[in-house]
Amino acid sequence: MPNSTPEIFQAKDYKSELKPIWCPGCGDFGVVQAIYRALASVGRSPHEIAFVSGIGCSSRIPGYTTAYGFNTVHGRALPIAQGIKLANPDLLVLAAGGDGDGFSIGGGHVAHAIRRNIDLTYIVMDNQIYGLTKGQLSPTSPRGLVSASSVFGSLEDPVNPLSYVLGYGARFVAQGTPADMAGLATLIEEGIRFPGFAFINVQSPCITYGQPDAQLKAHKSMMQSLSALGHNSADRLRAFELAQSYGETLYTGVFYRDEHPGPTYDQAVRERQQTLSARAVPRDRILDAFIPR
Ligand SMILES: Cc1ncc(C[n+]2csc(CCOP(=O)(O)OP(=O)(O)O)c2C)c(N)n1
Ligand code: SF4
Repeated sequence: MPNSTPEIFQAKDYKSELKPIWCPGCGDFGVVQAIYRALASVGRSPHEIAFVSGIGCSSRIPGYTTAYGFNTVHGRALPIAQGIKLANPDLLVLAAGGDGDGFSIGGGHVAHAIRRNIDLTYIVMDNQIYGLTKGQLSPTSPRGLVSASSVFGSLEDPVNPLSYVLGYGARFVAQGTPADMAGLATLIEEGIRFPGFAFINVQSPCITYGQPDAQLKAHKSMMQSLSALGHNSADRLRAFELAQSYGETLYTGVFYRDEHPGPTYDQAVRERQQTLSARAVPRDRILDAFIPR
């Protein structure tokens, strides 16, 4: 038998030659670094990874990796990522985008990916603003925010992404910040290794249009580790309670991890296909099912 030594990958192996065009100081630089590290720890070859995003500054992220990337349509990362996972369940599938991409135009898709428990990792770079289109209100913008589209201050309460996904039954929910790069890389790795849909909210500051108190320097003094707090990530109700502090306390770590997540949608679909292919109808007889008897 040939001697097949498994290939060892390093963070640099996931870095593409494209130079990011994010503003200097954008939090997304730290997020992509954390992704390189997480992928190196997981150790899958770049050609076995599909990285799907929507539209926005943050959605440029797949292009900065050596994975197969698809920068899709605004808000549509999740449907496309799910389709890819169903077509080829052996791929490691990552989806990513901004808070606008995920919780306004794409908000409807989040619930369905969660309830299917499809095995992919969804990373939202939450900067509480629309960055690419130059600073309009986003669904996670705080009430009162003065922005390009709310010159007298926003009159709306923000969406809380953490309780949103917990409410729909997400089985893995975490939050991180590039201010703690090592911690963020570990969370992304845990999300990838989780057998099912994993959601990671990353507080990733927009240095150009974001609030001064939401920048990396501020994160360093604000963040509180859930594990240092003694949080038991199997306790879903406590996770809900802690999630209520979104916008006030920057908790980092795993809010909730289902210890018995059950079958994933991609596994269930594959099993169904196998069962049905055993009683497959020849192609030229498929329409016979519609002949009235
Ligand atoms: C269907 C559609 N509607 C609107 C837009 C314009 N648009 C592009 S990105 C974006 C929002 C970007 O904000 P976010 O998703 O939070 O990402 P960020 O740029 O902050 O990383 C909008 C409204 C678009 N490209 N397509
Ligand atoms: S506009 Fe904001 S989100 Fe976009 S690249 Fe610049 S700092 Fe990052």
